[in-house]
Amino acid sequence: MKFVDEALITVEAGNGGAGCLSFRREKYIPRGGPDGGDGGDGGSVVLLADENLNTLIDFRYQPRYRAPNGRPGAGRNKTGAGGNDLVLKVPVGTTVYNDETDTLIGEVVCNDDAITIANGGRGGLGNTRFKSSTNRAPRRTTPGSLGESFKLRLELRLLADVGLVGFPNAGKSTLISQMSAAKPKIADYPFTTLAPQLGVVSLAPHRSFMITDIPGLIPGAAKGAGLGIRFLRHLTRTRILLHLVDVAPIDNRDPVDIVETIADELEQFSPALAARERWLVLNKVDLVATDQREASIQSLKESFNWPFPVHVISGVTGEGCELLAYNLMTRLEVLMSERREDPEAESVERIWLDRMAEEAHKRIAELREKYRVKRKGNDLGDGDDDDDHEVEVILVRD
Ligand SMILES: Nc1nc2c(ncn2[C@@H]2O[C@H](COP(=O)(O)OP(=O)(O)OP(=O)(O)O)[C@@H](O)[C@H]2O)c(=O)[nH]1
Ligand SMILES: [Mg+2]
Repeated sequence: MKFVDEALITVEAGNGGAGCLSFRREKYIPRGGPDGGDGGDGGSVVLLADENLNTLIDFRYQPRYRAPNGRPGAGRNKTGAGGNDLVLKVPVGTTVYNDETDTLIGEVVCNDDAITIANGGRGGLGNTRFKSSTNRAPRRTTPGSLGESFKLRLELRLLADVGLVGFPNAGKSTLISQMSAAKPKIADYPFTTLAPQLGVVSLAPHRSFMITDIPGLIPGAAKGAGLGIRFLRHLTRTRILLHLVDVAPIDNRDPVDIVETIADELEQFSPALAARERWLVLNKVDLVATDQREASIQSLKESFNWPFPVHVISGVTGEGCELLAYNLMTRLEVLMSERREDPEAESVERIWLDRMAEEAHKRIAELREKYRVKRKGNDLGDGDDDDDHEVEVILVRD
């Protein structure tokens, strides 16, 4: 299955059925009067969040949707049947934009959230409606109104509490597999992870959080290098970021330098995302000789002078991972209860989320445009976005 987090679709709601022109005709009842019923309303197109879905792939294969029309009214004051709503199931975290005006229509954030994205036309009026004291035999009816139709862009942002960022090979997938039941592909070459992965970290019953791993970032990612920054979108719904760094990289690069590079890329992508709570995780500590460990970690910590918590772990041996999970859970619980109890905290968080979403949307739209122009220049116009990956996004719930 392909992981697809963007899709362009066309939706057309059903038209309203026409009102009916009819007069009552019965034996022994001369001039029975008007009895034309109203037309039925056209079906609307509705998006419904389904937690079992995690890709927009189906919308790539079938990009057009049309809800049925309302039926016309009939004699004997019969109202036409309404067209059923067409329900499109989408993953939780899907945002809808009007592609022509680039305006946000809405998003579904919880399972079973629904939004109407195109309203069905109203049924027309039958001639019975126009009966009055001065016109007992009206011949007037109205046609049904047209259903709305739009070209829409669906964008999926995975919902997770914690998001991982770091260079390729930093050990992000190893950590997610250590902390959760997810089993992403791990290998000693860069760009092993080609699409976001989700895992559930479960500490105790009712104490769990969701963590997401996205493909590694490299210098120039903001300009499209490597797999680029498009997957950063999936971090804009997270509450805490974990910035993972290999403390003993094989090329002997300075970890401080590596971390700054990624911070720059984040900043270019979305200043709001870069300013979020981001914990530093010094990984692969097992590779540092035991007798040097304390001193070298201490000096690293000092050179980072990090404003948020710093953790020292080994994703392979599991050292420090339990404490990290526990501290993350505790912090998330504090943040959640703040949001619940303090309306001010809730609205501040909403502002952050909106800012990140807007900045991410803008940056990805710019990149998309850049690729489009480039593709045109290369005359490779195959009509498809080059953001498909033959990989599966896996959500493991224990
Ligand atoms: N010794 C040691 N090796 C580690 C540790 N964590 C990860 N590795 C190794 O580092 C390599 C890369 O690990 P991954 O988890 O695939 O790294 P990633 O950050 O997901 O990499 P990409 O998906 O390419 O971005 C693998 O060979 C891992 O076995 C660790 O704590 N200690
Ligand atoms: Mg990986």
